[in-house]
Amino acid sequence: MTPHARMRRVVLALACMAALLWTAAPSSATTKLVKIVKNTSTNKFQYSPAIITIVHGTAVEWTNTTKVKHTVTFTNGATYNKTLLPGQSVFRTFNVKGTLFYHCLIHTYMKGKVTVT
Ligand SMILES: [Cu+2]
Repeated sequence: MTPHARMRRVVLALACMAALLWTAAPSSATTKLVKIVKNTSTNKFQYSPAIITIVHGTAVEWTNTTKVKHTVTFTNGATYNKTLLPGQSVFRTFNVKGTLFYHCLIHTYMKGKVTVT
């Protein structure tokens, strides 16, 4: 192999690596985090933030930061009901535009809203 051909191979390999990094980067940036927390002033559990707006294709990750069990239960759109033990997380990707409501089956006052644009 001539030095010139070797150089072309190196450049090609670097270009491939750059392309991989480019495609891999946005996935982490398109995850919206929602925590399940206990509000210390009201002493009640809540989704935080409870109201979010995301672009379609975005994933939402709910994490239960409390010491008790909760659910993420959607009441419209496709059926979705996940139970989260303390410390657990769950993902859902939203590909369809619209407004969706969810709540906790255990603490029915816990409510959330996801608007997909
Ligand atoms: Cu709950």
